[in-house]
Amino acid sequence: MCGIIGAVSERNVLAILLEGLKRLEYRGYDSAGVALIVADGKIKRKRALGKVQVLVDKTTQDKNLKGITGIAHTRWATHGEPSENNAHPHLSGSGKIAIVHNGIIENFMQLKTELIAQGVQFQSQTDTEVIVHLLEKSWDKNKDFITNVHAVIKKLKGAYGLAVMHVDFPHSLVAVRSGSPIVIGYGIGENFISSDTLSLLPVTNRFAFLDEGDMVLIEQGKIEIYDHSGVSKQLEIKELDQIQDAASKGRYKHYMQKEIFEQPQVIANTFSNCISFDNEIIVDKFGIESNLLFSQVEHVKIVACGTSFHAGLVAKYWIEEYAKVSVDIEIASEFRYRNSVVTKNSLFITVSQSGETADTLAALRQAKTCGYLKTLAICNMPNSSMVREADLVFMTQAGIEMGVASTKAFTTQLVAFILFAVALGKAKQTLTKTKEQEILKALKKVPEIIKKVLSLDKEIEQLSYNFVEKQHALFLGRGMQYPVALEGALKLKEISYIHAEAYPAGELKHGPLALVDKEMPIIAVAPNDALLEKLESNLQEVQARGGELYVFADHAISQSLQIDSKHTFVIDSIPEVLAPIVFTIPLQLFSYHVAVQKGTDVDQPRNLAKSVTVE
Ligand code: HGA
Repeated sequence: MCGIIGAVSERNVLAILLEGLKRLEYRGYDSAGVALIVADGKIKRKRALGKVQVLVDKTTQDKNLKGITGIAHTRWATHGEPSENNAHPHLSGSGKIAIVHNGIIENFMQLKTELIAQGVQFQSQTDTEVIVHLLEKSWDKNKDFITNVHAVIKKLKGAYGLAVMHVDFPHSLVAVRSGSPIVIGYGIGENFISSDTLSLLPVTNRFAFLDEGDMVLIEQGKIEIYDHSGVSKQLEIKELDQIQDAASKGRYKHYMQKEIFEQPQVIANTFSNCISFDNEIIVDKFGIESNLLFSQVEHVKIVACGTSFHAGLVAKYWIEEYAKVSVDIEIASEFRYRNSVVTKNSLFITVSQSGETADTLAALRQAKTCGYLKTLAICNMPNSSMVREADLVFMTQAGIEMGVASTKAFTTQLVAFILFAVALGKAKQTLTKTKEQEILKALKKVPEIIKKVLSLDKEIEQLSYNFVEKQHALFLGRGMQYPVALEGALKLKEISYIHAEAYPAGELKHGPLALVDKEMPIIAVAPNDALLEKLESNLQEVQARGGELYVFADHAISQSLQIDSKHTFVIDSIPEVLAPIVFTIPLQLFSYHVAVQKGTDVDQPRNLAKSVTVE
């Protein structure tokens, strides 16, 4: 959350910074700002409340806003309301220093009180502003740019990705990473720092990723990197091959829509190099010697947040079924703040699209110190902190996901988990070869089945018209469709702002049935599985109380369903094991169309941001 970017060049960097901010907007979009060292050697700043486009419009009106060194920020407020005044960059009292910050300074109140006692006047309500005043205060003692930044960050507690600019060093920037990611972009006659690589793709494909505690000084033709104790170090420069530029929506209206339709391809990309020619799992795709490691695993602990947590809930069914290994799953922000018991020979799995989710990353770091056998990260972003810090890694191949509401990242996480369940079952010899081949053959058919589900798009769009005025909705599923229902409800909440809850259908009569009346739409997922009859009874109970039923049903049972649904959508038959992947798709389309009908900001829903890099 919050995106920062900085550039030092031979040319005017304003356009580079603004384009970068647009690409960083998925991280936060309540306000934005830019600061440049302009012709007279002073810092000039523009800030705006709202989306980056508002800032772009504002900057085009100022012909003097040009400079070869600059920093910029797109904000997701943590401290202080979204407002122009609280937008970054923040300036020191003299106006000589500017900073942008991603993260939270936990001891800002104490620092602020001390600074106010020394006569400093604050201009914003942010935690960030203390940093720039501390830098100015310590400047008399440390005139060297990097030494001064180093001295100040020692006083900070919390998380920060920082970029600092000083008028006395008009061709330099300093950036620091502690808890929030920073990448260095290597250009020709120009260099950059940013929160991610996507923002810099228009100007370079050569990157280095700062480690925790690292600082970097960038100039037009020079980059110096230091570790947390100030010792000079080198980092490997990686050339990224971004086949397609995710920042384009192509023929789609929204990123979310594009990403829903990309699922057949990215799902295939995720499993294709993990299955051998004769339909066997390639266990080593989880890491060298994972076969040996997996054979020792007696328990799996999964820790994640949001949509990734739902993927973990489905995984529990698969892992216990095929590998006969017990699984428990927990929300990262809960796990990290309690004393949990580590079961002997447990594998610790974290799941995150970005690999930077603050709570999940902290949980991973904690797990590494408390006796787990090994850690495995299921992640979509190569070079992310999680990928670099986990012992084993499985990369989903979703490509960059821009829509804040996760779609393709979720279904590729499900693919990762079914592959993991098969690999674990194989290593532990709990899965027969026949069953392994049956699952993998079925998995190979999933992309084609999803294509057919996507062809229900228009039909689902029609359904969405009924939901525009609704305030609430209930989602029902049983067994491994219960997490699918949870994910469906989360999507609807995120982008349509309709209150939605999901229940295992058998749980209704223990309370939620009281909510059902003729105003309450109920969306049920009904695959052809062992729990179908039970689900049908639950739907009868809903119907008897006047609830408005909408059912997504497997083709094989859609005709025989004994319920009077307002609408039944028929989904191609799919083996029970893979139904969670396929049944997720219509629920995504449904939320998408409801949001479009309601006119919400589908890709950037209010109050949210994609990469949750703060606690
Ligand atoms: N705490 C700072 C930065 C916010 C941030 O990084 N959000 O993800 C602020 O509130 O401005």
